[in-house]
Amino acid sequence: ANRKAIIAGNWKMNKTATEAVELIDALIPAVKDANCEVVICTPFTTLVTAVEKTKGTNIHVGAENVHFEKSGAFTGEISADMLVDLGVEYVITGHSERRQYFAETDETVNKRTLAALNAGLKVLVCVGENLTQREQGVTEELVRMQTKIALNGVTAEQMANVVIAYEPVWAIGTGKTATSDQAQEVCAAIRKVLGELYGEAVAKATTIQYGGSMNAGNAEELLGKPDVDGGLIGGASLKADAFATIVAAAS
Ligand code: 3PY
Repeated sequence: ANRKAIIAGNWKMNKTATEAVELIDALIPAVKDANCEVVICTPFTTLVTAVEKTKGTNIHVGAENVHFEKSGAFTGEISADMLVDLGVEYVITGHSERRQYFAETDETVNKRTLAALNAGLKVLVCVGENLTQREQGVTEELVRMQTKIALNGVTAEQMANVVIAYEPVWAIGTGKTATSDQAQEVCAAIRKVLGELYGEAVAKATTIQYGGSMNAGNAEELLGKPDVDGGLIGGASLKADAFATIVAAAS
């Protein structure tokens, strides 16, 4: 495919800004020859350090969440403009941990996605079913619905700044990975819904990642599938050598 492969680390609530320096120093040489886009999504407190340290390198920096209002009385929240001002390029919206532990809904994921795009950020929009939903046989319907609601109001032009990350909830932080066939099946279903919403050209051009315990050992197999264009990497993104191996597999 002529799509851009993107490997993005999702550091979650790991690494102080001080600790991040060591990891970024190790990552810079380890991924410098990548043939894919390399992104690290870090805690808010590490973003300044990450942007500074990665200047002039091929590593792009993202946040892990963003609020949908521009400013105001939202204690503890961070706006898209605040991220842009720091030099942050990407943001994750709708990660299942946000949906599960912080009461985010398809509607707020949509609002965050729109706010981020309107501010000029590139957005990694996460969708995915939980174990019950998979067992009930509604994975495809569920993921189609999440995708449609998350993208409600997003224009075809803005889709150039949208990446969809398919993350089966049952494979997140559990060490369980979807098989490459399961990943391919759902990523293809997502591409189909993008085609229905925006037409074939946009569907073909949009990067769709797999996430959920992707690691140095299984990345090549997963990334070998035709509709899996990259990865959103949890635990393995905290180790420079493991992350670099995944980046190399996407090259
Ligand atoms: C994981 O791999 O655990 C993730 O949630 C990546 O976002």
